[in-house]
Amino acid sequence: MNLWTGHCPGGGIPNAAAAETSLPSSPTPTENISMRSRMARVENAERWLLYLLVMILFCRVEGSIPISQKLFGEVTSPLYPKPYPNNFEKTTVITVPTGFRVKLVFWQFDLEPSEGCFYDYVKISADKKTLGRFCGQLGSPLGNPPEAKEFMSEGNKMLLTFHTDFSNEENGTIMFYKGFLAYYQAVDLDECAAQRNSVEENLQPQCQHLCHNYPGGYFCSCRPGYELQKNGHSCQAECSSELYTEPSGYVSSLEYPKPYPPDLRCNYSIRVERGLTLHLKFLEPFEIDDHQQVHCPYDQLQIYASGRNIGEFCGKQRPADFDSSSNAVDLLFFTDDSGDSRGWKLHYTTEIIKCPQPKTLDKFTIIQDLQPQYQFRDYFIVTCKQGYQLVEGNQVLLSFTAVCQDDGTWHRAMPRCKIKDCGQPQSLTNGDFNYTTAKGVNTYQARIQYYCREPYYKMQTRGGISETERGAYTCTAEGIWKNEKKGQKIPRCLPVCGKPVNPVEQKQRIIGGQRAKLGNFPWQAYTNIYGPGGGALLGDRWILTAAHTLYPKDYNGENNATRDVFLGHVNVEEITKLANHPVRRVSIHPDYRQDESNNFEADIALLELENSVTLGPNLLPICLPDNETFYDRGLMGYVSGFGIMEERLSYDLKFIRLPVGRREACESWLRKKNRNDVFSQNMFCAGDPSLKQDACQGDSGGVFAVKDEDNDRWVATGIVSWGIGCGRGYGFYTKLLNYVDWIKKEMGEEEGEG
Ligand SMILES: [Ca+2]
Ligand SMILES: [Ca+2]
Ligand SMILES: [Ca+2]
Repeated sequence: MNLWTGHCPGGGIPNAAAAETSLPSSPTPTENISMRSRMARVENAERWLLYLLVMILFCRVEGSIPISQKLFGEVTSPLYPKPYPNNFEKTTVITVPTGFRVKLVFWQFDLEPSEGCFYDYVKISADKKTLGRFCGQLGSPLGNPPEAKEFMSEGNKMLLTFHTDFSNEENGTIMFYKGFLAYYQAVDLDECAAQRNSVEENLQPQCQHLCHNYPGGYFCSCRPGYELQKNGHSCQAECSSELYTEPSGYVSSLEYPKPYPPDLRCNYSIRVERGLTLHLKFLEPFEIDDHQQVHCPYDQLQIYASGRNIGEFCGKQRPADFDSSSNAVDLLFFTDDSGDSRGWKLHYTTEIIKCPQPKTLDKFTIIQDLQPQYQFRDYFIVTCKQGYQLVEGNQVLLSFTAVCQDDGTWHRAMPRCKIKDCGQPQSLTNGDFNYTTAKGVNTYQARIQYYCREPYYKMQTRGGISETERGAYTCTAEGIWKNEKKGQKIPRCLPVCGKPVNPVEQKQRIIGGQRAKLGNFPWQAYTNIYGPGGGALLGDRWILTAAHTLYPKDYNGENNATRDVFLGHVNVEEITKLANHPVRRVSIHPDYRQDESNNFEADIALLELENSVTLGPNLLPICLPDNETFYDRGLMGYVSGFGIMEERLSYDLKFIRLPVGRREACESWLRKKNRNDVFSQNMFCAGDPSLKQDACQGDSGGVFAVKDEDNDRWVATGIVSWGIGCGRGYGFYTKLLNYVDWIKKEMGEEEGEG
């Protein structure tokens, strides 16, 4: 398109807008005008004026119209390709968008040649520099044609000045020249290259770190650890929140291994998955400003693992490689305003976190299936050797499992195994125990031996087990005392019956009331209910007596008398000083008839004492009969009591020796006396009508005791029940053999054993 033909459209915006035309205010006078034809100059001036008029008419605003910038276009001489006018000068400003350069090439060039292009010329300039002044024809040796040269601007503007003088003639002949046609295009300005090469001042601010060129512009960026500032060019250290989450990588101070910047407040955080542990390895060189005496006063690198301070480092000694046992490591790097140390760099790696090898605290603890190594989520189970138990603090544990946590610690501390303690062995009533093993030690495998207080008690045994076997207990692995046969149940000490320590002297032939010595009749009880009476100790908690001492015949009042029971002495005064044994329960035989005064059937009762008595030489039970031979006629027995032979109460225990009477003799004796008293098969009689001795009322409830020579024991065969007066003829007794089953039932089965 030709700039000079069809230009100045009504819209006022030139379509070859890239070229801005500035008109000279007047033709420029030149020094060599005189050398040219005055005529031609006038003619040219007229043509110029004409042209100017046209320009003014149609393009009055030319040179001040805003011109859009295009990426390419053409520039031609006026009237091209027709000959250009004389006396013409115009400068075209070629502008491309900012960030581009202008590249210009001539395709046609036909100007009047002259020495030094003095007459007509095209001058190219850019960036305040002249790139050349051209005239002549392409391919011609005359003048200074531009040929195929490419003209480049540094900036986005290029100036093309076209100048003609007053004539075109050669040797007097008027010549015509077509002028020129040039194309221009916008080419990218590589600002980065300019920055790289720039030695001279550049208008463009430089990128402080990195420059990136692109067509039409460029941008700056900063190296890691720096932040691009608002001006788009400068970089400032920014390391206050650097985060690393890859499983491995490198972290270093800024500029490493070049000196790090001053005034840093850097925070590098490494965060990897839970259950992983970070290993840190510092590389050479390691160099942080330090001081001979003071620890890291200038610059320092602080390392934290899971918030725990690992240390502060400076100097030239790099920190040793270490396992942080953590998945979170923070590095704080502070620098002051001076120094030129080269900084630091570390390589971090990760591996699954490990827990410390579990260690037992004692030799009784067992870690099951011990592994050579334990890592996150692994666990171990602890048990104890036999006879030991898991203890955590003071707490006994039934089981123990510890799990390796994501921070490389066990979720529970190792327990201890403590020997099982069976505790103090149960005390044995009427017995005790000795330690077979160390005295007072009640732990696993300790052994004890129970025994009963002989001769008054004897250990209850069954099935041929010896007392030693029955009494042997071991502290077991379960922590309890156990007998091999009977388990946890401790033995019983049963009273030994019928074995007085100091039995009555039987050799004496004399039959008559005698004072008893201590221990002759240790079962003897002294009762005071409706008056004084007697009784005998069975076991260690029962008093055998006659029912009528509790429910007297011919008594109409209420049966609520106080029941005093005394034991253990042969003198009333003394025996009553000893403890009164409170009665828990009274058991009268159901066949007893209080209202039948002449019938002493089932005259038998049991008093259960509130507490067991402690047996001793003066206090022992008597045995019960187990066969009829104890009632053989003539068998001698002893009746003891505090009322014998006295109309008033005796103060001492006395006894008489009597033979068992023949039933028929007693019956006939009763008939002779005209008595209608019942003498049943549940009774027997004893005594001798020829002798003036018998039991009296104060002796009621006492027993008829017989020495069982076969078993060397004393047996109660009867209870003093009734008679006629005192000290005359026969006395009548409740036949105990007939009531043994009832007695045993009342006392409870086990009481009778032994
Ligand atoms: Ca000329
Ligand atoms: Ca560019
Ligand atoms: Ca420093």
